[in-house]
Amino acid sequence: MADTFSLQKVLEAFRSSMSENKEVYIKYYIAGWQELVSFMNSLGNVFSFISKDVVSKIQILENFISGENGSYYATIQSMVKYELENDLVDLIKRDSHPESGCRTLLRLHRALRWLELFLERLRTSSEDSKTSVMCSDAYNESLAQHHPWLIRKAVGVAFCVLPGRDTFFDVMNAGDHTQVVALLGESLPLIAEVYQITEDLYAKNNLLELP
Ligand code: 1Q0
Repeated sequence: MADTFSLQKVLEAFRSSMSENKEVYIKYYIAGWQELVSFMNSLGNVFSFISKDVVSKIQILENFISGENGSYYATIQSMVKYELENDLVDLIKRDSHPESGCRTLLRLHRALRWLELFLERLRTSSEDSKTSVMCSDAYNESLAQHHPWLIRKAVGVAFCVLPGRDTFFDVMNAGDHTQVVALLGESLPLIAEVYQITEDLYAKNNLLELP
């Protein structure tokens, strides 16, 4: 990313990801993630094992979008339908389709819940709140349930070197603290809605535990 990270850009991407009839465009969904990756990269090397994983998942989805069946990967809804109808998803254990669009997006989807919980904590935090505590509380409530012990440990180490609350507010490039809090208040319902639409779709199709 040549230009700097801003919360506004993340927000724009997720806003654009929602179609009029509440489908979610994968292209913009991953653009939102791309923006978050650029922010994570600016935090230093401790976070590179996290951003590498996100980047590889973005790449998998991009390959589907630009591949010969790309039109089926326009929205999460069309992807789910296409992959299920054509037996392209490993449902029980990773086998002949270890990197389906459905299981790949599910990983980002779970992480989006973490983001929502973390940003909500940040929004309502006070000056002496610790980002490491906000991050790990949000993590324990969401993603941690899907991660093995070793990853949980590594993530715990990364949380210890997180910048403080002021730095977080500054890097969001959204003005002073009051303005950031306002923007967060505006963005969170949007992120929550994208999350919920995906969650309902995955639940309806029994895809929430894809290996
Ligand atoms: C800013 C601090 C970032 C803190 C990140 C918290 C969660 C971290 C968890 C990451 C674990 C990554 C290691 C790899 C895990 C994979 O095994 C796992 C499963 O995939 P698979 O293929 O093995 O089945 N992958 C995942 O679970 C995906 C994890 C994605 C983590 C996404 C973290 C998103 C962070 C975004 C930047 C936060 C910006 C917040 C503030 C924005 C406004 C300034």
